[in-house]
Amino acid sequence: MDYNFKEIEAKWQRWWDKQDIYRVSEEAQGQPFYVLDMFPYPSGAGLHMGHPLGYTASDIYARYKRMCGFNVLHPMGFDAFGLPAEQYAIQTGQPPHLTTQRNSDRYRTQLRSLGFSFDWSREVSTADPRYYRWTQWAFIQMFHSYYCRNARRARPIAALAECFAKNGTQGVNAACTAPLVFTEKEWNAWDEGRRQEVLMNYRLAYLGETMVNWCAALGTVLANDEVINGLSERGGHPVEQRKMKQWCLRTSAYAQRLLDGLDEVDWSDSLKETQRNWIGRSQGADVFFRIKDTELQLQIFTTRPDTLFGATFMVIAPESPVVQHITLPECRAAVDAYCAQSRRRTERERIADRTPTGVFTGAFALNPLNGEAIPVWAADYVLAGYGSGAIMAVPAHDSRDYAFARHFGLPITPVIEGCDVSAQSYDAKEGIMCRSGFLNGLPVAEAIPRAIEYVERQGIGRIRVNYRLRDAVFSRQRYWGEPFPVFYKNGIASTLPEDALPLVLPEVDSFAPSPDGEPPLARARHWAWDTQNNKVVATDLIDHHTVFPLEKNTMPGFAGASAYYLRYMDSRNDECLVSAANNRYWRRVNLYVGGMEHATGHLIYSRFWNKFLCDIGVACEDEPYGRMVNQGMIQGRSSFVYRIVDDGRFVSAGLKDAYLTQPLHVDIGLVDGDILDIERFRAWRPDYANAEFILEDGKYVCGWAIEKMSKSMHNVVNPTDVADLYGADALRLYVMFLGPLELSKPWDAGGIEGVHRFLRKLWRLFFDAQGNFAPSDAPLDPAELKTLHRTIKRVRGDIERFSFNTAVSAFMICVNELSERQCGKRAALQPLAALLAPFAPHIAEELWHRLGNQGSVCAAAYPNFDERFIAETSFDYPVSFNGRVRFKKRLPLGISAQEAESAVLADPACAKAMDGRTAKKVIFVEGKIVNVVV
Ligand code: ANZ
Repeated sequence: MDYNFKEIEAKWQRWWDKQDIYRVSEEAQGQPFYVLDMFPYPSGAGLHMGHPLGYTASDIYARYKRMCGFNVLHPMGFDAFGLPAEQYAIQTGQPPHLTTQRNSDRYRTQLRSLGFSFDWSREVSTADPRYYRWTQWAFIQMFHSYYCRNARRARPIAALAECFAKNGTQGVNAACTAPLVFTEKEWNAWDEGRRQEVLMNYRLAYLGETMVNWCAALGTVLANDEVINGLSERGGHPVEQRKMKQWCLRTSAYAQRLLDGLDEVDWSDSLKETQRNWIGRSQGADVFFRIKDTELQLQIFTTRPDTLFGATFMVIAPESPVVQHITLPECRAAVDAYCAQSRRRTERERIADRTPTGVFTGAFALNPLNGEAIPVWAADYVLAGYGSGAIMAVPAHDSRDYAFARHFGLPITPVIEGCDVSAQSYDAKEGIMCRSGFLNGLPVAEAIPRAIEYVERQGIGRIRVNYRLRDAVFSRQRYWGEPFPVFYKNGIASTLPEDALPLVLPEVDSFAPSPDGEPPLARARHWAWDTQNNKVVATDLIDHHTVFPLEKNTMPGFAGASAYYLRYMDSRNDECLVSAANNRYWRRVNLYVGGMEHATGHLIYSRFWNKFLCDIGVACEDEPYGRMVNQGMIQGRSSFVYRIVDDGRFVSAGLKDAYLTQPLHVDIGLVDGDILDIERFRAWRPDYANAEFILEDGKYVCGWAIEKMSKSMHNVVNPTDVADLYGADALRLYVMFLGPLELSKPWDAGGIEGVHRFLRKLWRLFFDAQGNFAPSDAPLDPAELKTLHRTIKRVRGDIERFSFNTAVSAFMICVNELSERQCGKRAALQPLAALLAPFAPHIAEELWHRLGNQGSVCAAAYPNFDERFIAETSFDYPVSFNGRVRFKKRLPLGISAQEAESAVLADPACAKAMDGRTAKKVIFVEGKIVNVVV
């Protein structure tokens, strides 16, 4: 009988469904174990190959743990808010909730067809009001909290207001946007508006001024990756930096805890390192420089206070308001022009660009240690949002200052003995200080603390730990996101009562920004909050007494993913985000599988979010994810077209160098052998309908690259298409077999045949020559026992190590060995079926049932090995004559020297090697060698 995977897979998927075999309950037996996948964004293109890679790995582990007796939670859901659905809605007018629903349904069907053991009864969708109600709820809690640095945790903002009323800012040590000092008298005299403004400075969810990428033509703020070379990806419109009021989360308050928490989780070193760099802790000092002939103080942050005597100029970020205060009239025109120019550059561009630019303000600062007057410049290599947005430049010991000094002809004064700064700066933090007054003769490592101590004592500076981690900008001028549960009472932000949640997205006539550039929610006819009746009402009713306008921004993509892992623990609970009982039962994710690309986004935000929930008693663990495994990317081959920046035409790849172009991804379905199907391209998107082309030999040739396989790169290969041809089991095994899980690898359909052949070979082991299912009851011989137990041992070890490619090859070796011996014995085949079940559950289930087992193989015990059967029982001894090896002789281990000697001498090969001579002596080294002296 043939291996008919189509029938088998459909049959068992139906049966698993009917038996509800993957449903988990907190009441079940076994120690809880939580395996989580990063949930997908349900894009219009359906699953791509990257999905089954991670999901198969976690599924194998989840199934394995379950077979080892654990009560395994393995849920799935949808990260359903996001830009693509919104863009599609803008283009087609189809409401995003409908397209998202349709895409999610398709994803669910596809995921089921690949045989994953998800408990779908716990499915969540971030765009479902029953879910996002808890995202809004968490936001409200953050709004009403501040971070107390003394207690190292969040506390109610009401408690802070009480402190202010009693003692002003005295004794308060709270994370804030700008340090404030005021007395209780001042606080008590302020009106409600002023007090609210002050509290906003401390809230964990706050309205703050931030720099954004503003695209006037599209009427919206763009994310960094939607901006390419200063132009919008969509449409190629100019993008500029603009200050805007936005909701922010005070993630920076948790920087140290985010850092400390990394020590207690089981993540790869590279992931931890990425997070550490992102958080970017650096210890140094704030130092104050007086501006000559004024009362102004310039505050700088430095990690090298030991180099204070080597500061030869100062640099301020162009956005800093200080620039305006100190610039002399004769320099103003040049300074204004420079500041305007740098506003057009994103921070990323400023960091990447190494050509020095800057302008002299005309002002001088006084070095607090030696009174020397040094010029103050504005330059955009100093960033406004880091440290204090101003530096002392020490060109001898900092490479960027060095480049700047060289470019503008500023002095370079080394303060470390013997270093050569004629061609480059000496940046190493080692050497002996010179030209530095009281620091002279000290090594750098001692000079740093000495300098800090000195400036603290003199009152001209203080020790400071700085983090690069910024607060998260939490507003988007979009439709398809969680609405903020916020209304504005006379300009003051207030939150909705918790029991009024969810605040459901309103209907709008179009998903584009409003004609006057406001976010899409400004189009909603019903988007005002009636505080008397606690409900949403028409905007016409706004009276500023009882009915107020609601917030028009929505939350960003990462909001919904921040606490989803908690919600799965109790996803149908409408009373709270997660009950204390369920939370204490599952505690946290034991194994989290997902892509490394979330290292600085989701994995920072959700850890922050979780720490906050832990502070307010909702989550019982401070760290949400215990062990983390990052699968590599499955790459695809992408195709590009090149749009000419000046006129919007598309130029063929071979001719593109003559123009300034913007490369744009094009769907690989529209390209055949790098040649673009021009008509289908025009039909692909409305903005390409009238596209014009510059052709090469009458054709448009596309460029290509190997990159991440993703919908946004338009290079997706659909896994269910592959599963249709070879089966889900073959696909599962093949994606594991492609190589080590952590490595990225291009998709190559070529090898799946081999895996499919392996499954057929396995299948045949269970059948006799006539095609009857006929495993025998004969006992296994030692060689068969060894094959079986060695395979069990390897596979178990490989699963624990997440080395699935080697596990698959162990299965292949095993099936080859059993096939060679024609071992159709139940005693080997039954454990083999169970062993394979986590990897290829359908064929395993079929064979398991054919073997006469009643329950599911998913609930069977995972096979164990017995070391005794694996232990080697014999050894191939090299037999040498007068030191020359002539042949090998297999002898049982543990044999005596005498037995070995007679066995060797009795071998016909021995007679040949002796060639008529007689053995004088036989030397036997157990487990190593036999040497015959003739
Ligand atoms: C003087 C100095 C001398 C510095 C020296 C370095 C080497 P990390 O480690 O990243 O925290 N800096 C401070 N604020 C800055 C800003 N807003 N934009 C750009 N650069 C800024 O780096 C801290 C160092 O980066 C600080 O120490 C400062 O330059 C610079 F031999 O001060 B240093």
